[in-house]
Amino acid sequence: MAVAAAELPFRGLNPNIDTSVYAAAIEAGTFTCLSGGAPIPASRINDDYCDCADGSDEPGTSACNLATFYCENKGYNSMTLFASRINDGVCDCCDGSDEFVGETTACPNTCKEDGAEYRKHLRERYEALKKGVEAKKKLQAEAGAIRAQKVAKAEELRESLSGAAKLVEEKTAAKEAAEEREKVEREQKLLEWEEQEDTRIAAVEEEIMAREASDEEDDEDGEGTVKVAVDDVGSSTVTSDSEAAAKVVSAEEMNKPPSQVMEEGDDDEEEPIPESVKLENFDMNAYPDGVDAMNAETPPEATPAVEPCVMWRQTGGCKSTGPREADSDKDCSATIPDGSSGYCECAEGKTKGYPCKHPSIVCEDVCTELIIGDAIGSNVELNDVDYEDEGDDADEDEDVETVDPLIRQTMPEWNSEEANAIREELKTAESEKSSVSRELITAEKELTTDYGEDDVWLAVFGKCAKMERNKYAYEVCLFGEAKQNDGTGSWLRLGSFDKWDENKAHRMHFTGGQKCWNGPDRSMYVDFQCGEKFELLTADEPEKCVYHLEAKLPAVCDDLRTEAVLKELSDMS
Ligand code: MAN
Repeated sequence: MAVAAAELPFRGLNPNIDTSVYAAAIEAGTFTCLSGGAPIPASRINDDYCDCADGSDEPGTSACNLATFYCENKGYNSMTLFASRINDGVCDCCDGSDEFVGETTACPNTCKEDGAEYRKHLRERYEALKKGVEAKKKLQAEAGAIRAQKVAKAEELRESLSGAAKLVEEKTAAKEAAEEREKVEREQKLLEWEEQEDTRIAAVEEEIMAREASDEEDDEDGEGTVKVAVDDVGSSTVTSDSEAAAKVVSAEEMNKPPSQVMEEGDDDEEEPIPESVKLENFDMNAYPDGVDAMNAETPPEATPAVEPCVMWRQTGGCKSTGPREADSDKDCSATIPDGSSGYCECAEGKTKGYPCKHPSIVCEDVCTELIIGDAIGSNVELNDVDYEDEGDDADEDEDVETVDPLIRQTMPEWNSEEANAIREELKTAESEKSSVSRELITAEKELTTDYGEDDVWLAVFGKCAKMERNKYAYEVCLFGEAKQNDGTGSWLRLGSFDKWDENKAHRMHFTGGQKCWNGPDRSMYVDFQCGEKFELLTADEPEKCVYHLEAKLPAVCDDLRTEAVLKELSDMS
């Protein structure tokens, strides 16, 4: 017949094990260790000497290392201790039964109070779990509708995507057609451009030839001299022969520096140039009677032989190299106001270009500077003003640019307005298509994620919770982003939802956060436990920039755990 452990005279016996061997020992007077072996006298049970290797002869003393001591703790929870804790001066059992020798017997029985407190804790825990389970049930009830909504949204996106794809196809076809028309138009424009260039270049050539012919004629008339009018050495401005003082310079001497020209004189040593007509000594005031009187003193052929300026050539786009706008060309004597781009076409194929922003100019003056300046070796700067380049490239120095008018210009890029508009429409349609496509990928990923029993997690999808811990604030959005703020105002990304842990239940991983200085990209994992609502409980940084949070959430509540708590409570009562 089985005898209850409490009825046996052996301290520390666990009533939940088979105690019949101890009851038998009383009757037989011998005890056989639970692990077997030769019987020993029953009096050796709890005699504070270890006889059995399994410690079964000493359940109530600390003699055997392997022995365990059972305390009943009536009114609270029973417990089993390693034998080493018996009579060690520490009250382990609330009923004080583990300390029974000498001074160590002073352990009061606190099981009643301890039990009452623990029961209170259990009741609270049970209530919280029960509420959590109820909240979870609600979530489960909502989840169905949320899934249906997400499925419908994904379907809608699929339809939008196919519409957007169709529109892209249509726009692509329309663009191709428009570009075909544009190509034809462009070819036509190119022909016109080429013709215009032919005409322009022919005109330039004609002018050059005419000038050469006139030069030759002048050479003959002027016995091999080119007449260049100079009214003042400082500014070197050419004027017409009827109104300016003239100085004859032989053609071959045009290339020599003025001093040489004047000091060496003509080849003919017999006719030296008088000091008074040397360029550097020339003085207009010496001719108070005017040009006629002055001309009377100079040889009759002293007319300007070089017409330094050809024309102002207008260009478009505020660039001197822009497309030619021949209709707006201007004569050499016309004042070109600020706002027109183009170039002064001067003799000898020289040009001087201007962007739109420049002071008023007269090509006659500009070319005189250019041609006469060159001829007399002048270093006179044409443009004292810093012209601003209005073009895109601020480094481009158009002020000193020289365009050879004989060079054929390439037609500027030309696109039709119709094709431009359709290209824009296609761009918009393509960007709409990619945005819908991105949305659909996200929606489909959301639908294939594991949301647990009855899709319960779906009901908390996107829900966020915040918490402050130490000097940081944390925010976690379920299936979304996790962030941290150190109080400076800006949030650091700790990662976005990546996956559930493969080994630990209810652990969610967030990865791909902001890079840590001298460390990895920030990441975070959260362990969820049952609670009535979503709230963050703890936050820790176990490794640099790896964060561990604990949170409560109804979604992880479970009936079995709740029932177990209830059972523990009723077992105690
Ligand atoms: C910030 C926070 C900390 C982290 C350091 C690393 O201050 O994200 O959690 O340890 O950066 O430099």
